[in-house]
Amino acid sequence: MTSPTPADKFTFGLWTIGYNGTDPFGGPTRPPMDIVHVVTKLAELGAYGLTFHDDDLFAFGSTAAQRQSQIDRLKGALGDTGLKVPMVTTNLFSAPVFKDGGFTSNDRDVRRYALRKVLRQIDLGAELGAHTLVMWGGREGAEYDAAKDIRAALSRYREGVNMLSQYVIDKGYDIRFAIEPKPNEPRGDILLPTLGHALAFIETLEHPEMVGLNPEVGHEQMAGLNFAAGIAQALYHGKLFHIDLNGQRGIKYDQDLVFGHGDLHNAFALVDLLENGGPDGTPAYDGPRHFDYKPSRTEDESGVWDSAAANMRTYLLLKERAAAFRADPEVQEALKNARVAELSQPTLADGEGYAELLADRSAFEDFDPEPYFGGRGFGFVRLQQLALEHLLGAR
Ligand code: GLT
Ligand code: MN
Ligand code: MN
Ligand code: MN
Repeated sequence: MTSPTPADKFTFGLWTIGYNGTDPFGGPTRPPMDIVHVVTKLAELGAYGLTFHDDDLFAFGSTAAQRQSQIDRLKGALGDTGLKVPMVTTNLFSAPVFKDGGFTSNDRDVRRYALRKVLRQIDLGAELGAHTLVMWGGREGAEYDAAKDIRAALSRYREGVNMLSQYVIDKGYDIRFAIEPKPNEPRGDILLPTLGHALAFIETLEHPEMVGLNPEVGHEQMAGLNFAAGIAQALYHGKLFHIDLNGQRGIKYDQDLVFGHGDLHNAFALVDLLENGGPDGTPAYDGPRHFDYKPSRTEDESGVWDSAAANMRTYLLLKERAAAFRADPEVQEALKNARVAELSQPTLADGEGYAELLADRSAFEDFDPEPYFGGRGFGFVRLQQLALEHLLGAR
């Protein structure tokens, strides 16, 4: 069960295994990787698919012929291996032209150029069978308050997404958009910094049904937030269109560690939610399990593939541990004692409103809060310890 197969729907960004080790303090430590080699290796490891930015496949500024040659080589490798491209995204952050953003640059010409670049990538995505276009607006933000009119920037963001939605509709493409929040880095402050901000923004769009989220573990954790809880809220709104799995240790720079190599407890809670959080313990999410991590700068090529395999193995191990947790009679009893299922019961009875509640003496006049002092604990700590013991393989 811990050897991945395409049925597990594991996908990787081309920029992840292709990361050459560059950071703000030093240049590359690994040579570039060829697209055909990447596709072949991922298929061998049991992955389902590959995702990419336009600039990952053909360098920014490529001629039409260079671009086409890379697309053809990718298509050939996909045909040979059966690997899929379920998601594509557009690089609106690496080239110097995007130093003040793409959709929300103060410079209008840049904004028009950015939208054209996305339209072109949407066409390519549709051609390759992608159903999701991720929008990570890493450069959409500012360092200095007076330099950016935030309300105007959000209006331009909305204008851009509205136009792109209309394009997808008019072309008849089966594509939805997924906004990826991040609080900071590379900008001092990024627009739509958390999934909550993005959810509110989506409701201002012309076609909110076409736009959801691509939350990343580390990005929410960089803001000190509970990722599994955020994913639960995204599911509540029907907005978990895609997901970026990785690891992060606390509030610091974006680490993009292997999934599980950060907050392991939260990774366990997340896998349990994704795999067992639907009605009657079914999966709550059926999209790609997409890894957006960076093989550490210290690794050679074998370290790259070891780390790619580690993401998938960790996910499957957590899935196994979560299943054992759910199946344990002691856990079932602890869940019952914690009254977890009782929260699904509506607070008011059928047809009840405030009048009936006011008339119900048992709800207030005759309700005895006394037993809650000292005598009626929820046992949440015991439940958490059972989770930890399953996580450690001690049960
Ligand atoms: C970039 C970023 C990721 C995003 C990618 C999608 S690009 O590497 O750090 O979190 O998911 O644009
Ligand atoms: Mn319309
Ligand atoms: Mn990241
Ligand atoms: Mn990401």
